[in-house]
Amino acid sequence: MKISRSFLFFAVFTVILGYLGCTQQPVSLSTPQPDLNSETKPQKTYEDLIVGFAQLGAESEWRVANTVSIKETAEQLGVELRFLDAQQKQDNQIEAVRKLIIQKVDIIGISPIVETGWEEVFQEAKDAGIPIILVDRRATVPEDLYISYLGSDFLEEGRKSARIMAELVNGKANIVELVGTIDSAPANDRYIGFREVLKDYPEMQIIDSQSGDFTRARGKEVMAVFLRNYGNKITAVYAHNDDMALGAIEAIEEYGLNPGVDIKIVSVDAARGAFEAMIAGKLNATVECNPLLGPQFFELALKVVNGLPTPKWVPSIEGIFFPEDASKILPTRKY
Ligand code: GZL
Repeated sequence: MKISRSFLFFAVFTVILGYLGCTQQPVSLSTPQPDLNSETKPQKTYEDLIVGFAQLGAESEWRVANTVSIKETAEQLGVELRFLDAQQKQDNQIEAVRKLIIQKVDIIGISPIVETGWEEVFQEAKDAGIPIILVDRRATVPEDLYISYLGSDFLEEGRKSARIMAELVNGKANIVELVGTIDSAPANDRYIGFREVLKDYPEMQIIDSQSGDFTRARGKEVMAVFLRNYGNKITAVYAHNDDMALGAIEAIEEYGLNPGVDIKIVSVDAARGAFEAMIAGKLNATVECNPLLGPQFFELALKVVNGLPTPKWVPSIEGIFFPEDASKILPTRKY
């Protein structure tokens, strides 16, 4: 039987293809595949990176620690950081994003002071080809306007606070609530999460709820008004952060009651001041909200700039702390 040359060529070609096919690593669908662009785009290193960060302010121990973490990590990694502080004004923060766009940074990190009002400026960043990572606080924008959210589960922090409070007061309390910055993601979700659990405790009532804007001074002012209006009727305080709880402690003492004893107090953040107050018997529990996001942020930023896939939400890891552990743990705390 005469074998044509073309058949022979086809047969040999098929064998070669078959060999090459079985020597390739099988492509597992579960292995995240780098974005095709990353193979064509030159891969940046930390030293090549220019990162913009629009911080909201310096309103609390938590925020100060968050800023230190971002700046120290940039220094350690050799990243060029363009850091702008909005001094707790949304207009300043929007302006900061616009400045970073003009400077053509590789990527922008932002902790939005409030959830709303970001769509226009985030769209400007997207149009300029600059990705945005939400750090700490979320924004209510279409998901295509930011790459990832790196931060806590504020709803769960509210639920944890209510569960601890229920234990402390044996399911019966008149609670006053010190709310964080109005319209901020942590304030909105800590408010909701706390009430989700409180539904199971009909004898735990929130008799008043006002914003202390996450600051110690406002927390003290608002607590003093609560005490003037309700006096000894108050048996518990739920503070959305430690700074407001420390202000409330001052107001309670000036009113002549014992914070942590006459009035049980639960707050959020687990900052140094909270540990000191627990050691002094003036605070009953603090739910951790981790501000040390620098390492995770820059790792995420480099992946994004290099076109690698990243999760839409990178949750931070947090615990709960009580007075009996405070002395042992305080020396280990970084904020
Ligand atoms: C929470 C953070 C909050 C802290 C406050 O992630 O945004 O802002 O709980 C801080 O202390 O002011």
